[in-house]
Amino acid sequence: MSQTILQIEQHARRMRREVIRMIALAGSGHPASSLGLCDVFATLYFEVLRYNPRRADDPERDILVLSAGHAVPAQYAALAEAGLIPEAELATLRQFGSRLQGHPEREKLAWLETTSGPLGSGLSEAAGMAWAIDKKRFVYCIMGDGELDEGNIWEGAMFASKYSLGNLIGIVDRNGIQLDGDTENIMPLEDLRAKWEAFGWQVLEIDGNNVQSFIEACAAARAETERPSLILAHTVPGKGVSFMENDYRWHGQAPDEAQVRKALEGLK
Ligand SMILES: Cc1ncc(C[n+]2csc(CCOP(=O)(O)OP(=O)(O)O)c2C)c(N)n1
Ligand SMILES: [Mg+2]
Repeated sequence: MSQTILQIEQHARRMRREVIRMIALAGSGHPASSLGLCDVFATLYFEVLRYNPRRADDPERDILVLSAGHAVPAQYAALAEAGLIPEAELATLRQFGSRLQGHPEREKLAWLETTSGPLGSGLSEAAGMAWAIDKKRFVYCIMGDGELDEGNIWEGAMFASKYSLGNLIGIVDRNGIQLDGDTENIMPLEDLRAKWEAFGWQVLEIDGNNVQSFIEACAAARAETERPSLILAHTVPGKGVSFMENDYRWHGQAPDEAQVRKALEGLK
């Protein structure tokens, strides 16, 4: 499904509106990283991932693991935008019995590859998949930057390097915030590039809100067949909603009615 950059940007913009609406309706959720990741998710579903829209379990599909499960509203919005789930279903976010839980539940929705929410396990799961499957298939794994405080991430990083998993592509949402503060205050991560390189990964550092850059980084990652690749994607948390941008207090808080109006006005 090849689209122009402009079309992908338009998908991302519509997805941001849906993210705001669905989190407001649910009355809880995580707007900052969900908004920040809309460009990444739109680009994945409209350009990067190889999948069969008629068959979620296509054995040749690429795999997307959302390790930072709390950002899943962006993925639900992408699934709806790509026509893989009904748009009306977005309104069921976080409702009892809904397929769209506040964190991804694989057993409920076939388009999700893993169940996540507890941070830190996704990279190990993704690495295991990349190790086990045909190397022509790629496994993409999205992690939060605060999530990197979890030791298990680095165990997965070592495993991927040991087994030369060139078909594993990690994406770190480097938005600078975590639950209750800025990452560099809570647990300094820098020099993050040097850390991943020291673990044997190719590192591609980009503006994660730039569709073109992300497409190019994914291509460079796929071209590296001997090492796993890490896309260090600098994103703006709350991207597109002026009063949410770069403010950790929007990590996990739903907007009220007036805030929704203001947000949607800015996202026209
Ligand atoms: C094992 C575990 N510990 C704590 C949490 C609670 N938690 C959810 S999101 C989050 C912050 C993670 O930071 P980051 O990955 O940077 O996400 P962002 O704030 O950018 O959305 C925390 C601590 C969790 N989900 N899992
Ligand atoms: Mg973060």
